[in-house]
Amino acid sequence: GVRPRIPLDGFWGFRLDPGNAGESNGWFKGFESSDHIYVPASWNEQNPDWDGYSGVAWYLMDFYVPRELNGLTPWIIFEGSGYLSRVWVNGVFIGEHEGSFTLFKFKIPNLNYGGWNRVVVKIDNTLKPDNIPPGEGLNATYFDFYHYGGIQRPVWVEFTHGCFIDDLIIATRHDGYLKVQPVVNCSRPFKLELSLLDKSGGVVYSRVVEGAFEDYVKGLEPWSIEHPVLYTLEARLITNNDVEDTVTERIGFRTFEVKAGGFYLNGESIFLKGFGRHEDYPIFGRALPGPVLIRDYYNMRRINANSFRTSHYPYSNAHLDLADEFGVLVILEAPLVGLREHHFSNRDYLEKAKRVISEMIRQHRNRPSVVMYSVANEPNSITDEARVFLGELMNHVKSIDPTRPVIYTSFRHLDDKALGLGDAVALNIYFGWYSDTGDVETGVAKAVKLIEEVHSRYPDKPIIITEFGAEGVTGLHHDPPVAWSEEYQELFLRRYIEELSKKPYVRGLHIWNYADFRTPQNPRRVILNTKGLYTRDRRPKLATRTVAELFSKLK
Ligand code: ADA
Repeated sequence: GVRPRIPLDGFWGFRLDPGNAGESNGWFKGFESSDHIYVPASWNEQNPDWDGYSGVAWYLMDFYVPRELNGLTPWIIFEGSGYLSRVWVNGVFIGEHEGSFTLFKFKIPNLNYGGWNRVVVKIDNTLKPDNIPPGEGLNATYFDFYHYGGIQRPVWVEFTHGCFIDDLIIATRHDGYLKVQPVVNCSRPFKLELSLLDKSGGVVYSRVVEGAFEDYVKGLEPWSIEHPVLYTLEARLITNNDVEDTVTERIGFRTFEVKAGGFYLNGESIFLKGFGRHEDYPIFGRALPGPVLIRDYYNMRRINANSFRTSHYPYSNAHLDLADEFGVLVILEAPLVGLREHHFSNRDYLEKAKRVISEMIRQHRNRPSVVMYSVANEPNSITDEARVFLGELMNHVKSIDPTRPVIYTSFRHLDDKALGLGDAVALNIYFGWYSDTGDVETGVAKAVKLIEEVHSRYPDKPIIITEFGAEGVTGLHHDPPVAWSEEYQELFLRRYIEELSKKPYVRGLHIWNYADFRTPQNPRRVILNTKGLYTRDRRPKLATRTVAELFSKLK
């Protein structure tokens, strides 16, 4: 009943293919003069020659499969690779996936047992205006973060028996409500034995089912920020008295609601304080190594943050596993950043956007930490067409997962035609940085005026400031505090937090950004966007102590 796994993380063969000639030259069977590369990680900073490369590249790995596994069904699973990934095993094409940030898998029809197998992956991360996110040329993108490429998350081969559990869709509430919808791939009669295990492995609930059910489990501890209690739901698939498959899902019992103009966790009003973030680290690129993730969560705890947004794409399983464990609330954002007029009028693009949202929700919906979705960051939503487009995306989310609130983040503010569509109003605000640069008091006054007006238009909706921030170049000091100095960043964040938190309808403040991150080359950027409260390698800037103190006072 267990699924054997062969991890494919490690050193792979690699070759750039700027002319996109590899496929016609048969590289999917293998290729000569291969370079070395590590998976999972972006390719860019592993070799200075690949740093600015955006285009086609090939990956190759040979792996051994023991003969004992013959008779099972093999799958190759990529947690995230892209942008476009085409996969061959032993020279046979087995599938293609578009998008860098969601898990995908293909059945392997031709595996050699008791011998070697070769997987070849062709990646094309050329930026195109109808990609998600859209782009055009490496340095003229629609978004302000580096366009890394490669196999950036773990890869493995997994084996199932003939019948298997394809998915478990789980919903919980803090009063012990449990709903499970199993998706089982089996043409024979079957039943499912479900057990809920606590941390010590004790069975606190069990049940045998053939399909979906809901129930109340007694005596559970809810999942909360202070006590993020996790349980394991074990599902065993039984056919003819044999256990054919076993899967586990880690869950928590919690309720998150938007009501009465506020955010509520387990029935209690909560203020969301934290960050917009990025997955970005020297050399690793998009793949945050385990120790860095651990450090990030301890830093967030130290600074009294309770939440973050996965700006501007869904993060890795490891990243969000830790949110479940640390009790951090997550706004899970789809990679739809930088949408413009030509996207809103394009039905194919809408369908593609829905697909990526479906994949994102399927992968992360059972996490207690994920409390809200964001369908897009800063769409140019000043037309009726944009309003319809965003409305369709939000309806799509609700049709898949009616249990969670949904937002998008707005930079068009009062000109925004879709502002009231979300469960909360989310604003990205930079007065005092991009306008009134260096004049924080004018900036804050404009921000206050804006949220007063937004509140008067949407009095029932809580407001979350999903971005506000100023650049702070580490070690650049100035008295008086002028733009780009660490002192100005400290002043900017302090004044924004002090003034905006006075408004009772502001129920969330997310600083842009947790850490400095790499951007396209740009006259406004010093390789990095330096709005991080920490440097790219996680050293604190001047503002960290101020933020820790102000966040500790926000309840
Ligand atoms: C935008 C955008 C972010 C960020 C920010 C900035 O608001 O949403 O991606 O980079 O600008 O720093 O300019």
